[in-house]
Amino acid sequence: MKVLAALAVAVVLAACGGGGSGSSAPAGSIQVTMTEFKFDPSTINATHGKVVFWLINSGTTQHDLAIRDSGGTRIAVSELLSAGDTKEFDVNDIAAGTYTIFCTQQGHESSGMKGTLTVT
Ligand SMILES: [Cu+2]
Repeated sequence: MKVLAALAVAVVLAACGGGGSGSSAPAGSIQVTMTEFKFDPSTINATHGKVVFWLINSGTTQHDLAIRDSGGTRIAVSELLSAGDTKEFDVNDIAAGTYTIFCTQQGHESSGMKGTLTVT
């Protein structure tokens, strides 16, 4: 429910014509806000197949969102977002399972910039 509420806010904000690059949250996307040093939400649920994230860097430094499986293999990583950036991050064909999301920038994960992605 938290994700849906965040998504609704994103749609409203987009409708107001804010955000650069003429971009707006794609339908069905999962919005994740990045700051120092956390993802909000840090616990995400998704359905297997294609997953679309809508990343918002509300922090003051660069962040990205990477996904690794339970075996420690990195399966996807987003583009690097500068402070204030918003980007779509598509992950094609993710299988059901439990994954860790984390920021690849030096020291960020160990500072708490990580979370759990559960795909069913
Ligand atoms: Cu980071």
